[in-house]
Amino acid sequence: MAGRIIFHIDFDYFYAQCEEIRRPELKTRPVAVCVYSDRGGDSGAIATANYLARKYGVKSGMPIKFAKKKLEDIPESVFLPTDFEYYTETSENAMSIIRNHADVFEYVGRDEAYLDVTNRTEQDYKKAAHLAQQLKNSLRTSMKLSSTIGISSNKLVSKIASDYKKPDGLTIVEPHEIESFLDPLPIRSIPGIGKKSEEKFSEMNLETISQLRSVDVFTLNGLFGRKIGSYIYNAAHGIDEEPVSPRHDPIQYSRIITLKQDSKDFDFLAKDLEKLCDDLHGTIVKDNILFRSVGIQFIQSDLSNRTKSKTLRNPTSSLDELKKTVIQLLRESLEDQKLPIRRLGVRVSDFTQISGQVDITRFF
Ligand code: DCP
Ligand code: CA
Ligand code: CA
Repeated sequence: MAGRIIFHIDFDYFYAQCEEIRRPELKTRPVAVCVYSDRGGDSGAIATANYLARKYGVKSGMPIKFAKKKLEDIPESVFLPTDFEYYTETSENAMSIIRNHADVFEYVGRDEAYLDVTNRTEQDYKKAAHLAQQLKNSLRTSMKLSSTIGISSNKLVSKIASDYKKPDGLTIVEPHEIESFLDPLPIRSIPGIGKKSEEKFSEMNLETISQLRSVDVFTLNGLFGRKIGSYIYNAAHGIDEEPVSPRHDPIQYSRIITLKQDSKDFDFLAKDLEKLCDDLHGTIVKDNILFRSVGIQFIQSDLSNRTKSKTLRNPTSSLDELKKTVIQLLRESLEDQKLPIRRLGVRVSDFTQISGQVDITRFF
């Protein structure tokens, strides 16, 4: 299809950046986020590291012990355990900003998404560049989150472009620039090409995408089978017809915040819950959905989780009904609440579409 404009957005050093956001003093220190295995000690792997730590050779997937060795002469370096709950919360907040900048929004994972912006940019790359800058600024001002965006006429090239200049990058590849942009890149920059395929190509003296392009599709099919072979062939030519398809974070229809202080005070909690409802309701209206289930979630001071939900008699999109139900759930929950609450969430589920405008499959 001619003339689409597609963004791929990816958050920079995501888990480590989340840690910097809540503790800005970490910004000047190498930071590595660690997934400790249950074997104890330093066994486990690095999930990610900030760019300062990367300068010393720390990488995602590396054993924690190796990373510690790399940073052994840097006393200010920091090793932190993962806090997925908090990264998810940060991701959800960022995604709800991003969605407002797209004609079609496709959630890929906690730190990335595709946006089709063809209509709102009127197929104009100048307008697209402006929109991307606005989106980056918006994430930075409201959340202090730095991100990188790749722009092109298809998902594949946009994804490669968002990986091209990081962090805080913006790379625009107009249709007539696609081949020259891809030419010098290592074959490995094609998504899905891993170490093994890279070695195979290396044995054939093929290192760059430009060299890969000289290989015909039959040879590639012979090497990789027809499906992957033709994918690689098309990728080398910068061809990808996959549309951006509406897909949400499976838990997008929820909001969660960390409270200013741990509490089990009804008035204090009710106030925050109402704010969460207002925010969530914005998305509900925008996406034109009806919900039948309403739930609240407490993360308690010992980090344990407590949820309570209620099924309504009829599907609704009413803010009043949402708030009324949430407040009722809060009242009931607090009756036997022992621990103070640290994080507070609201979610709706059990969706129905309104007047066929929303593709219902996106909820599953
Ligand atoms: N991740 C992980 N283990 C890996 C790779 C990634 O746990 N082997 C997690 C931590 C990352 C997040 O996924 O923060 C996103 O991965 P990315 O590949 O997008 O890498 P980053 O966001 O960390 O860095 P950047 O995008 O700046 O290169
Ligand atoms: Ca990232
Ligand atoms: Ca990513």
